[in-house]
Amino acid sequence: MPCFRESIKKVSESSGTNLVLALDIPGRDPQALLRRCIQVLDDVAPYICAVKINKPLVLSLSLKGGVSKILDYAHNLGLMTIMDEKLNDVSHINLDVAEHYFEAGFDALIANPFVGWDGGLNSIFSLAKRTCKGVLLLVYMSHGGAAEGYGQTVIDPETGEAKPQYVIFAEEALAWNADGAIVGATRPDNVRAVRNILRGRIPIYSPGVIAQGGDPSVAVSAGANYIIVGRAIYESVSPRDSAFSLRERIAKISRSDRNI
Ligand code: BMP
Repeated sequence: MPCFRESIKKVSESSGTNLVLALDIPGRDPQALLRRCIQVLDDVAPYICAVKINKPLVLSLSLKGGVSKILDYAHNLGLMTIMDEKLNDVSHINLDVAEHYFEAGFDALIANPFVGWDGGLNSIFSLAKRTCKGVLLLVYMSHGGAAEGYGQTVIDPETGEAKPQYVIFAEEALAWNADGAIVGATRPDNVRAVRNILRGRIPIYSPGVIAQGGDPSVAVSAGANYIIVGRAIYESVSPRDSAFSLRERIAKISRSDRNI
């Protein structure tokens, strides 16, 4: 059975789209919210390869309630599912949290490498490898303040060399065999730098397009393999039309890249 990294690649190739929908629709009425989520999913399913769920939706719908229904619905549409937990605790807590999400049906989750390997993320990487799930690492976040952490220059604990923090995270993504590296589409130069470190061995996921100012075409040209997009789709008058045109815009770039 192919594991997360291969499965999402297959779905993306067969449906001709690398869009990951960030299903961050806000709402306090669980039934109305669930209906809206399913409606948006239905509308945009042909134009996305995966759906990413964030903590507000889990808090609003509950993991075993509405979120499980969305996961089943997405899987029945042939889509992959990612939990955006940005996991960031000590090992046994990370493990417990990851088990909850994987048991609920998520195919992958997002973790924060700031917490480190030993006594940090080691537990979830071994769980994911055992159970064929995915772990995506934040390598350089999309918002301005990310420069304060991901962009700072630090001394590499392995080599004693001064390096940008995100470069160390990209190298760790390789060393830990992560299933994806997240780099903001708002930072195409950093996407390019990470691509040069990963060299196609680990895919790059780029959030931060349109609503945060990133250009999906520029991010793809710089090396992003998947584009994560939320508000530009679910807040638009027609989520279906917006997803379709985003997919077309990106496909053109992917095609012209292949022609180079
Ligand atoms: P939007 O396209 O509406 O800006 O949403 C972006 C999504 O990607 C949100 O779910 C956010 O939590 C997530 N995200 C991000 O914006 N930047 C990052 O660096 C990492 C993320 O996971």
